[in-house]
Formats: sequence, structure tokens, C-alpha cells
Amino acid sequence: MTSKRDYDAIVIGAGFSGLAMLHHLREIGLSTLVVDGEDGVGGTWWVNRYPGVRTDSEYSYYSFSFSKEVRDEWTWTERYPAGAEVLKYLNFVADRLDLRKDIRLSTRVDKAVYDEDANTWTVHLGDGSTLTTTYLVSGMGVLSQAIFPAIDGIDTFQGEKYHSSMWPRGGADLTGKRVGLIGLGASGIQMVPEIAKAAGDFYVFQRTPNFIVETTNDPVTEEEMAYLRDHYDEIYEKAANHPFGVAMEPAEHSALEVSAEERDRIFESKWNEGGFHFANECFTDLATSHEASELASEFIRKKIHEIVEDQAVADLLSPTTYSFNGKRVPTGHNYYAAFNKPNVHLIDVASQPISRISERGVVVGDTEYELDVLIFATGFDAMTGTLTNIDIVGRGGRTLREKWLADGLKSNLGINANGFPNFFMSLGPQTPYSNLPVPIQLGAQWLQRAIAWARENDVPFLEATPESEAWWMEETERAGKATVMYSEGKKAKAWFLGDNLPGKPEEFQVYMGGGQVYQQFCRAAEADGYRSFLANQSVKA
Ligand code: N01
Repeated sequence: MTSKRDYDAIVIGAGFSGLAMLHHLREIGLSTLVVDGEDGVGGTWWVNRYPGVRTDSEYSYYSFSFSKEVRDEWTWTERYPAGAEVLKYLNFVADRLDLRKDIRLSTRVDKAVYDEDANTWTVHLGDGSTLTTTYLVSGMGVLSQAIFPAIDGIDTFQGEKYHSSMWPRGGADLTGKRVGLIGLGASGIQMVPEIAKAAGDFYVFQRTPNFIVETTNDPVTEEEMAYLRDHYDEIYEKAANHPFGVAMEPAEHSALEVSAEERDRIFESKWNEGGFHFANECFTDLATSHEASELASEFIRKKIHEIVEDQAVADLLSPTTYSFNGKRVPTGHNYYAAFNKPNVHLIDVASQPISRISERGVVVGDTEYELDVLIFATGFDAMTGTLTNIDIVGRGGRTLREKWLADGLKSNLGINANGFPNFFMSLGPQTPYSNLPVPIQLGAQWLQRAIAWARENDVPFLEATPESEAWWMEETERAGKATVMYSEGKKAKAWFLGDNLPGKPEEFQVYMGGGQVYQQFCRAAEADGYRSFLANQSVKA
């Protein structure tokens, strides 16, 4: 540990993860630099500017709790804040914590190489220059590596073409235009009501319908903000102790142990609360029992048929090939009602797939839908995509991509992988399926303590042991397979199994065993003197 490096730590990405990491690593005296290829702070919230973008989580637990200044001075205006407001929040965090001086924007990382002799990472930047660091941290995002579908002729379309996560900075004027949308996950479904208001004819190409839980979006009152400021730690604690990182009450009963009337009453009341309340607060087993998940599915199908006037359209919008929780459940803002508008046309591309994209539009069977604008909300190479898209070269010249392809998705708690000493991942694969600011903050705090410990004890690097990787892979699979996210997710080709991307091996991309359980494992690793992160060295500490 003698050679001089440019930084103690380099963090890739200036979104929620990068900002939290920078703050916590600076606190323990590490000279830290954040680099980001974009020209603004905000990560996901910088690039996702599509119409209707907003949080699916409520304001009170979609933020950091670690800074009193930020908590006291920031004011949310909506229960489900719009993307622009979250971006403003992250910029406020960057300013208030004086983070900008250590952030270098418009700086892409192409490659990072570990030098075993020097125990140093060399980070290769897009302009051809390099920087050296002891600790390298990925905050590159989990749903950031955009994918386009392999549809013939995709490049031939002559109109405007956008991906949900590559939306033009100044917005796109859709007024009166013929717009086509491919993709109805959480991104596409947020767009539908907004595009429906602006566009002329709007063609929504649906392959697999989603179960969407509608909500209202009320302004946040002064009293609510005051309550949040007074109870921040309590609310955060509740979210941290919840399996999915939301500040909600645990459900009390199985959907199968109550009468049909009682079940309907509970479903109805949580449907009225909207959004994540339905999935998390109705019953204990909507994520673990197929029968319970099917009861929730039936309730939502009924709702769809009540809201959507044309019953044939309602039939098409109702998922029948998998049940509730088989896909990540999006929060809707008048999604289903948008299909009552005369300019909105739902095109079923499940029974007859899109055959090609032409210069003029989308071709399904014999019909060519002529468009001015074609939008792809076709998702991401989730969890691993950003990490395998660049060369992260560890011991022996082996990349993370090569390791995971050859050995399967392996890491210790999603934090570090064997062969990659001192390389850490915020929200790495196999971290919790959760409202993300919670594991991001707890992960930054865990890493702060781990690195402080390593430095105090002259431990040159932290590196997952092969045994810990085998254990975590097994636990991730065990926990995942105990949920309907596995059985129903397979049917729905869910991104959390890697099934949304043809050719990607099917593996649990996230930990389904609960955020609170995951945090217990992280604390146990710490209490155990980080032994599961001490591969390839003998430590006296
Ligand atoms: O992507 P997705 P997303 N022909 O992968 C369709 C988070 N998020 O960007 O289901 C036709 O979910 C595909 O169809 P199918 C959240 O965790 C959060 O929407 O494969 N369609 C699917 O409908 C979310 O889960 C928020 O049949 C094709 C869609 O593209 C995750 O990001 C907001 C097709 C992809 O859906 C990803 O969401 C937004 C084809 N050839 C996102 N190929 C908030 O919290 C693909 N599709 C606010």
C-alpha cells in the first residue's frame, strides 16, 4: 500500500448511489471522486425525462435520512414526486452537502483494471486519460443499460425515435402527432395517460399486460412535511425493516384465511389507498402463494373491467398468462382510464407479434401503423448490464462479464465479487428487490464502516471469498424460489430473473428474501470481522 494513487476512492455514477457514497466516504477522510458520463447530477432521474415520469414510492420514504440539513430544508410538493422534482432533490443534496467539488461530469468510464502488485485500480476514461484509486465503487444504476427489441427494420424508421431512458433534454413535442409506444412496464405505463392527452392518434403496442395499481396524487401539505421532519428516523426505520423498503404496516392475515367478503373489503380499501399499499398491506402472502396472488389478480381484472368502457379492450388489458407479482407492479395515474379516450388504440402484439418496423411505422400482420414518433419503453439489461457493458478487469485479467458468464452470477451480498479486490457495488446484483434509496443509504453506510475498518487494521483489500459467493448464490436462489416472483415471473419473462433479455441466463438478479433480512446478513458479516470479505490474504486483525 505504498504507491501513490490519484484518489482513495473513485465512484462511477452521480445518482442516488454516487451521492450517498461520496458523502459517506468523504466522512472517513477518503479523497473521493465521482465520475459520470452525463452532464448533470441525478443518474436515473437525469436520463429518464419521459412524459409522466415520477416515483412509484411515496415522498416520505423516497429519500435519504442521513443528513439533518437536507431533511429540514427540503420540501416535497407531491405524494408521488415528479421526475423533475426528484432531480431537483438530488441537486439540492449535491449542493447542500457540498458534493459537487468532487464530482466530474461528462466523464465516461470505459474500463477499470486491477493491478495485483500495486493493489490499485486504474480507471480508463473516455478521453483516453487514466486515474488511479485504491477503492473503486460502482453506482452505475440497476435499470440503466437500455435495451431495444430485436425487431426487423428497427433502424429504418424515419420519424422521431426515443427510448424511455434516453429522452431528449428539452422534451419532445408530441402535440397532435401520431405516436406509437412499444413497452408497457413501469416506464411505458407512466407515459400512456400523458401521451394520450397530447398526441393525435396514439397506438399502444402491448405484448404482455401488467397488473397496475392506480393511485391518486395529492399535494403534500405543510403539516405532512412537518410530520415527516419530526418523524424522519421512525419512518426510515420502518422502511428499512420492511421486506420491500417501504414505510408500511405489515399485513396481518393470509388472503386464504379470511372470508370472501372480508378479502374483498381489504382489497378494496388498499386499492383505494393506491400504489404499493395494495401489494404490501393487503395480505401476508401475495408474494408467496400462487393462490393468494391469483385472488389479487382477479380483483384487479375486475377493476380493469369497471374502469375500461370497451370490454374487449379491458379483456386485452387483463393479464391472464401469469398472476400478480409476476412482474414488478407499477403504480398507475389514470392508466386504465386513458384507454377510454378515442385517440388511444390498444394493439395486441401477443397474438400477432410486430413483424417489422418500416420507414413509416410499425407493421403488425398486414397492417402498417403510420407514425410520426415511435417510443421504446422496452426496458433494461437489469442489475448486471451496466457492470458487464464496460470492462471491469480483476485478478488475472478476467472481467466481471467473463466471471459471471462462466461461473454464474456470483457475489457476496451483491457488494463485492471474488477476483475483484476493493471493487464495490452499490445495488449490485443479488441486493434486495426494494424501494431503492433505502438499500442505497444502508449500503453506503456499510461500506463506510467496512473501509474504515480495513484501513484501521491494515487490511489492504476486501474481497469476497468463494465460499461466501456460493452461500449467497444459494440463499438468493432459495429465497427467490419461495416467492411467486419465480413461478409467475418465469411466465411473465420478468427482468428480475433476467428473462426479459433474450440470451441472458435465467438467474435471480435481485434478492427476494426481504430487505430487512438482507441487512441482517450485512450486519452479521460486519460482526464477524468481515471474514467473508477476506479472500486471498491472512489478516491478523
Ligand atoms: O421496462 P420493463 P420498464 N414487442 O422491462 C416490452 C423500474 N422503473 O422500463 O412484457 C413488444 O418492465 C415488454 O413486453 P413483455 C421498475 O423497477 C421504475 O418499463 O416482455 N413489446 C415490456 O412491456 C421497472 O420494473 C419506475 O411482453 C416488447 C416492456 O417492453 C423497471 O424499471 C419507473 C418487445 C419492458 O418493460 C423496468 O421498467 C420506470 C417487443 N419486441 C421504471 N420487447 C418508477 O419507480 C420488449 N417489450 C417510477
